[in-house]
Amino acid sequence: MSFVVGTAGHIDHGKSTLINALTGIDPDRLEEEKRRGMTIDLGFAHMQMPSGIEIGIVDVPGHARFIRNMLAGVHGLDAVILVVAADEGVRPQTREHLEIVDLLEVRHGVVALTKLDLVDEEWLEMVTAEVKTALERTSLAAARIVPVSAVTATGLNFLTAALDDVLGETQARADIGRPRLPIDRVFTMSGFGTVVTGTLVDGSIAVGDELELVPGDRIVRVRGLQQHNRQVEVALPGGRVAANVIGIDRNEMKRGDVLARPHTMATTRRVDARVRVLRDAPRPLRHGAELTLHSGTVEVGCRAIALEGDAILPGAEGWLQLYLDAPIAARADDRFVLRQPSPSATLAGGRFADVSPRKHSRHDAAVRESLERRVAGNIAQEELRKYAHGIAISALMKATLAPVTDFDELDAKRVGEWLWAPEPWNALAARVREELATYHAAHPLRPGMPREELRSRAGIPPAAFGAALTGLVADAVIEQRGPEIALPDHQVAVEATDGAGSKLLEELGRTPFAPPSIAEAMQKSGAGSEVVRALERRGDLVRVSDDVAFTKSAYDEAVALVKEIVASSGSITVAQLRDRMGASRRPVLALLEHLDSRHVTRRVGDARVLR
Ligand SMILES: Nc1nc2c(ncn2[C@@H]2O[C@H](COP(=O)(O)OP(=O)(O)O)[C@@H](O)[C@H]2O)c(=O)[nH]1
Ligand SMILES: [Mg+2]
Repeated sequence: MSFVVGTAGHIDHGKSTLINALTGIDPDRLEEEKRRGMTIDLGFAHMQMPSGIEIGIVDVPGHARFIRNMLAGVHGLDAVILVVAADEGVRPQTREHLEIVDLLEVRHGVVALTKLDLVDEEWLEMVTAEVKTALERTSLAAARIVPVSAVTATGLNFLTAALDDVLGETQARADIGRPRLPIDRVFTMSGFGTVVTGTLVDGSIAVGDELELVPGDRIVRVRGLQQHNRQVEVALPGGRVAANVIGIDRNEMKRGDVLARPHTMATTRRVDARVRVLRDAPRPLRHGAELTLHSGTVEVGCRAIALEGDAILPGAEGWLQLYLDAPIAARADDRFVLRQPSPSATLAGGRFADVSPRKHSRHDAAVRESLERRVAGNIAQEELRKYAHGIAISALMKATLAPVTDFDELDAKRVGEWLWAPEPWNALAARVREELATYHAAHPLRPGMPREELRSRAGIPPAAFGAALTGLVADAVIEQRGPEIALPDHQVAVEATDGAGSKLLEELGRTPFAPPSIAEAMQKSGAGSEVVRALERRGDLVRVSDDVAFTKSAYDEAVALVKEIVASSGSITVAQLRDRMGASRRPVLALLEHLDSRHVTRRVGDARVLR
């Protein structure tokens, strides 16, 4: 089992010296650090605890100017060693680091009261009391305080034992199968190529794995892995990892980027977040404030949009939307810290609730309620609510980074691969009903509305249209009538033609077997082509060619006659039928050709037989 432990505390209080004394590794690795005797960037060491637990150690700079480096180092810590020099006691970065540890919810740790060799009993008691007070109401309130001296090695065994105890009570890092390595260092190693380091969380990675660089949308492959200076085939979460990656140049990656299992992290420039403002914050967190966001190993400028009220007061909590100056890799539930750039101070921290939110109108209670439900675990349901036009399951999976099984329980209208939240689905059905009602009223003779017209009028995205229609038919909201769509109770209303329809039928029926041409009948009756189509659809007339139509009864009789003649004489000719119908050649020929095309009859020479 392995854990990652970080240092915290004011500059010069002996953090790096302590780590060196504990591990034999000098965490100040930079030339400049050695020269100035000061930690500037993150340093790394590792050791085995008496219990056998392996720990990776991240040593952070204490100087206020390098707080951003410290913030990159605290991501993924299982425990902290808060270092306070016994001779100086609690100083500004003691408090600030403690606040950060608290905001990031690191709950395990010990306090090393260093430079024991420089103070007497009485002073030590005083400083111990001061440290206890500082720890109150923080996530480290229960941390043991162990006096040590790195110079004389006094107390180092007790410190190690205390840390071992704490780690014994610490849960191993969860492996949720979605490994990610927020990068804290990138360098090239001769013979290896590009190496990145970081604290691995949420899953393991193995040599040969493909990982996605987020942001960046690039795929890299893991060629080699090291943990605590040893080659490993698989790196487990909760450990420091150095990964040798191929498929990318050193200068294409930087601290703050994340290597993750492909498609498990969002690239975002906007997040909704629950924040808590520090009790000792120098000012309220105001709407519109320009701040710096730290999450994982990334640092990015941002603007805060208060979703309730105009400010969140020190000690209070609230909802914010953050507009980021640059895209970052994020996942819901990730922790973060907000600082004001100048004068530099830590202000607040919290967790992301939604990493791909819409822009919100401020002071909207529904937005906050949705976020509350989201953080309570209903992520997919709340995500679905955002899509007024429905969403494909694959897109919802991508948006929520959730596995497919999570969608079975959703309160949703599901048609094939499409999902609608109940509200958008009902709204869609209402819109379609309304559009169809309007259309039917304007076009009583038409059987329905052309599909594409309905789609564009009801504002349904083309990709969702097929599923939407299927769903609406299933819900009996609409009916599909050939290529057209209608409300189920819509009837073509020939009566609505002011009698033109019946006049036309009258014209045709006057000499049923020798009807006038359609054009002539239309002209005499005043019926338009729409009326003709409506009568045809209703079955009141049968159109056998472009200009010949029979009334339904005449047509039925004529067909019966054809069958009768063929039955008695084996076949039928145009002349035979013309004689029996007492009609001219034109309608008779049209009728027979029509019957051919309907496969009722078949031509054999000059005659026709039944099929
Ligand atoms: N006397 C004494 N000096 C110490 C002890 N620990 C560290 N120092 C000194 O304190 C100074 C700052 O130590 P350093 O580890 O760089 O502090 P950091 O900034 O917290 O990492 C150095 O000069 C150390 O030699 C200690 O236990 N006793
Ligand atoms: Mg140091």
